[in-house]
Amino acid sequence: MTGLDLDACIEQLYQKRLLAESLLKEICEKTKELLLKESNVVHIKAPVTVIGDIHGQFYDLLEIFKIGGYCPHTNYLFLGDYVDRGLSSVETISLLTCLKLRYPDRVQLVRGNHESRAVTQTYGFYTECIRKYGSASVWTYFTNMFDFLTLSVVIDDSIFCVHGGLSPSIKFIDQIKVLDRFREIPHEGPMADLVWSDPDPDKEEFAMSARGAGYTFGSQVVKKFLHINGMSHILRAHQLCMEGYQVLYDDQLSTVWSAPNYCYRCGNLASVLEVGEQGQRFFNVFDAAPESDRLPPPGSQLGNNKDIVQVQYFL
Ligand SMILES: [Mn+2]
Repeated sequence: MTGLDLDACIEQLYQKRLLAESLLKEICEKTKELLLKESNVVHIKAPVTVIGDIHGQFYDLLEIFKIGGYCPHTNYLFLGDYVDRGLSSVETISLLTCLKLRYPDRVQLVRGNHESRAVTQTYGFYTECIRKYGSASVWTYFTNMFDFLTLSVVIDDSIFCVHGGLSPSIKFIDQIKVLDRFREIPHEGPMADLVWSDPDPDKEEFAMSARGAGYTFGSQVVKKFLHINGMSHILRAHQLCMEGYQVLYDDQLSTVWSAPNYCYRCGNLASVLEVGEQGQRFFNVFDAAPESDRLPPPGSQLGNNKDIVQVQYFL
């Protein structure tokens, strides 16, 4: 066996050409070994460019690198939901995994609620793997690897980053560090809350979520969490923002959304968030890549219109 040529894999994926199944097996195994060593709370330093949901919109991911810079010249923090919904989940997660393996200290991948066996069987990634590789093997390699992804990142000891949001079971960030994260995302409990919860600007405390998993959390929850943990800001993804981002609670929480024209029909903008060395935050807003304007083929996994109307609240 010769060594794995990651640069060649990355070059091939930038051209949107699929990697061989045997290569993906090796890449996922090596990535699991790498992720195993990461804490449930990874500490990093600015400058870093933070990316929200991508959902298999591969051409828009290429646009992100055009706007934000290529690895390893720009440090990236991806906040999860790499797969499902879009047409190119396989290419998207293949490229991000190769970049993580090639530049482990410059690329951080956080787990989203879609990095799960259960969710990907319903929302497209499983079907796409079967269609592109003829079996579920590639889906198995990636979903086994998803169990190793970290749950959160802290930038410069002051910005707490997570896919969804806060949990009534987590008062101190140190409580995240002792969770057993190497498993499928559970239906409830602190690990589920971190990937499923959403802020509710009209509330003060925790409340039930209409998603059926996680909670909504209000201004007092955010204020207390930041104070107790000595943090200044919460940064998360998980919710479609028509302007590409949303800032809440007197600048204490931001949502970054990086899938423009979500599902190729929502008409929304997207953004990447550049966090500077002094902690300054700048949202770089962008529109869909020209290639993404193509409509999906009829009968694809994207769902019906009713599904899309509910997207803002349910996925
Ligand atoms: Mn999500």
